This record gives sequence, C-alpha cells and structure tokens, in this order.
Amino acid sequence: MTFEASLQHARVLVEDDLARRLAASTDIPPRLLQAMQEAVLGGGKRFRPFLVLQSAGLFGVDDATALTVAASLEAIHCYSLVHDDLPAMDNDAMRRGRPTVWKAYDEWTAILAGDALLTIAFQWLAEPNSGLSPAVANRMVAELARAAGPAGMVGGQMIDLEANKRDEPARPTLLHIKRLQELKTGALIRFACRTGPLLGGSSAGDIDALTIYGEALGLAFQISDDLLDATGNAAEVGKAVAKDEAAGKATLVSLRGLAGARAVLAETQARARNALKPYGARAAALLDAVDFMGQRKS
Ligand code: GRG
Repeated sequence: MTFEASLQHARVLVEDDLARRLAASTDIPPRLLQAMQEAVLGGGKRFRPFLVLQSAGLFGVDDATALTVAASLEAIHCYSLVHDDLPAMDNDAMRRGRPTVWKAYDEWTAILAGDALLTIAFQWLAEPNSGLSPAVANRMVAELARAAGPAGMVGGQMIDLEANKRDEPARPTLLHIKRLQELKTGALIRFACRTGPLLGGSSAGDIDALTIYGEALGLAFQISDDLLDATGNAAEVGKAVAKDEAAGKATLVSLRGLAGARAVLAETQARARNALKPYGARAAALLDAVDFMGQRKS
C-alpha cells in the first residue's frame, strides 16, 4: 500500500469513529457539540491516528482496539489546535483551509470546545466499554496525560510562548529549540508510536525501539513544519505561512538557515529509520512516514 493509501485508510477509520462518538453524545449542549465537531471533523491529515494504527498493526493489535486510542489522541491534538489559534496564543484566522473555531464561533465557545475535547478524550479511554482492559486503559490514560500535559505538550507551548512574549527574546540555542519541540510537538507523536507495543503487551526492547522512532519522527515532523512555514504556500498548507520569521520565533530554520535545518532533518530521518531495522518490511508504512517528512506540502 502507498503511504497516501495508508494515511487515507487511517483517515476514514478515525473520522467515522470520531463522527459516531460525537453524534452519540446527545447530552452535550448543541452549540458546544457543533464547535467540537467543527474542530474535530474539519479536515486534517490524521497523522497521529495513522501512527497509532500502524504501530498497533506491527504488534498484532487490531484496528478496533487501536481506534479508541487513535480517536482520543486526535481529540487532544484538535483541542491543542483550537486553543493555539486563539487571539491570546497564535491568533490565527485560518486552519486546515477553513476559519478557525474562534473565528467561526467566538472565543469563549472555542475555549470550551477545546476543554471539552481534552476531557472527553480521557472519558473515551477510561469508560468500561472502551474495548481496553482496565490495566491497559490505565496505562494509556497515564501516558497520554503525561504527553499532553505540563511536562509534555502544554509545557512546550509554555516555553514557546514565554520566549516569544518577552520584549527582547534571548537568542535560542539548538538545545533550547530541541527541548521545546520535543515537548510541544514531539510528545504526542512519541505517544502515538509507543501505543503498538504497549497495547500488544510487547517486550521492553520493542517499547524502546518504537520510542526512539517516535522521538526522531516527532523532531523530523517539527523541522518539516518549520520548513513549510518558511517555504510553503498558504493555499496548499491550509493556514498562514511565514509566521515564524515575522514573530521572531525560535525554530531550527531561524537558527541554522534552510540548508542547516534540512541537514538536521536528514540526520533525524536516519535515526528514525534505524530504529525500525529489526522489523524489516513489516514496518514499511512507518518507514514511509519518515520519507514523508522530507516531502510534506501540508
Ligand atoms: C494550546 C496546549 C496548547 C498547545 C498547542 C500543537 C500546538 C501546541 C500548537 C500548534 C502550532 C504548531 C504549528 C505546531 C507545530 C506542529 C503541529 C502540531 C502542526 C499541526 O499538526 P498537523 O500538521 O495538523 O498534524 P493537521 O491539521 O494535519 O491535523
């Protein structure tokens, strides 16, 4: 299967699952539910669900089990985008080629829709009909909370905004940028990659291999995102570009230039491919995801 076909497979599965879960939530006030649906069902590559499903498949875990985790993770990713677009954060009007949730509704609805997606994700993992054993559900809740929370994505956003809102931002080091990206973007991608061996009850060696892969892929994803911001086309990317330079943001491109960032991307891709060596051709789709980082257009 081509990478695009595998991504499309994940997209169809997770979008159906998310649409069904939200449509069944008749106890949610209508305006809140509509804003949540707008946030979750309004496009997106579904790259994190793809990683969950592929990582699960590598360790013999079926799609139905992995989907609960994929849907929960995507809900958290979508919440982060809704909050990141708010005027108090990145102040964006367009996302995924459409008006952002606060533009389509208003700020308070967007804040509440984000809060609702964050909390419902954990409800889906923890409720008795999740399809996960209590021990696995508990592990997933703990791991996802850590990845999304103050020592993960929220912490990374804090470091990013704090540096950016200073009157005279300090010149960032490579270490600072890597740390920021490891938390802000990397933590959810790392979580997605680890779910296969965790759900499958695999060995510590498998968990370590997929963790190394996930960490490298997360960094590669962020570098490719920075390259897209610097060189991409807004219509194709689906959101404003050239924002990082205008905001004086600390990225690998601002520190090392385009060629320097591409060189770090190539090194990082090699690290990710190397971690998958023990799995040979069975990891083909996860290897394709590494190549995708060098070719992203959105
Ligand atoms: C608000 C707590 C909080 C965190 C926000 C995710 C994030 C942290 C900010 C988004 C800003 C940004 C451009 C981050 C870089 C990488 C990233 C997460 C891009 C968006 O992910 P994609 O490309 O988006 O997977 P789609 O739309 O395809 O789902």
